[in-house]
Amino acid sequence: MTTLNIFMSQMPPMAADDYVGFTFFVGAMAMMAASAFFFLSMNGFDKKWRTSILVSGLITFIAAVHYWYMRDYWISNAESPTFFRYVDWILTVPLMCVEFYLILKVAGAKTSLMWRLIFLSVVMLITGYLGESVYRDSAALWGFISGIAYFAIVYEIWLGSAKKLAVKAGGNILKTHKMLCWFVLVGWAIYPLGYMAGTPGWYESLFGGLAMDVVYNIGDAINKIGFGLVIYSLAVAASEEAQTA
Ligand SMILES: *C/C=C(C)/C=C/C=C(C)/C=C/C1=C(C)CCCC1(C)C
Repeated sequence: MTTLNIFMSQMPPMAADDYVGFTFFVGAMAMMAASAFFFLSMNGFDKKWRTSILVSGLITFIAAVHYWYMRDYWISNAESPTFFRYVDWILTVPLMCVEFYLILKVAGAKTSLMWRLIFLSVVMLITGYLGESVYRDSAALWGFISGIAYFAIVYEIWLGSAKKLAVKAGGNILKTHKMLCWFVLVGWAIYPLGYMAGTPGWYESLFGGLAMDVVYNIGDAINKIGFGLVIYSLAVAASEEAQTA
């Protein structure tokens, strides 16, 4: 038997009507394609933007690896890959906080802003994991605590010191910052919906009919790839401006 045959025979087949599994599969492909796009376009830009695009590529690449793994886990166990989901998030969400810092650096952003956002995101995710996985009976309470950390992030970027820096920078940076702010306010709000669909609580009758993993997978596609494309557009616009200047 060839190595390929052995490899293939260990891959469990996915049922044609497994739509949750399908979204894991499509998610993996989309994340891989986006990573190739970001990595390959990176060197065409001014040095100032390369790190930002590299981070966009790292976010989708880390997600691609996790999606490949989660797809397998789902097919083999017919169970949500909660642990790997949160490992993915705890690596990629702080990197999204780094993106805010990187684009605001021209306006004098300090690393303390970056660490504050990272800290809040880690609190948001750890408390979410505790509610979803460890203390499911009090999922509503843990979700609420997680939501406070989420709102602290929203406040910081929409109205706090990050906002002031963006206004100071103006132009393309301000426009990009605003778009990223919308991703966090609207795009990230998809996740609490998935959480409420997948955990017990007072909200069960409202969201219980949704498939948690499908909601999370849609959220990831929008937020990881869309967020990266916004950064990419900034690099394109800024490079064009530099050329005409
Ligand atoms: C690429 C992955 C991203 C952008 C993940 C973001 C995740 C969240 C914004 C999760 C938020 C949650 C709440 C606000 C409350 C309930 C628990 C969470 C962790 C689902």
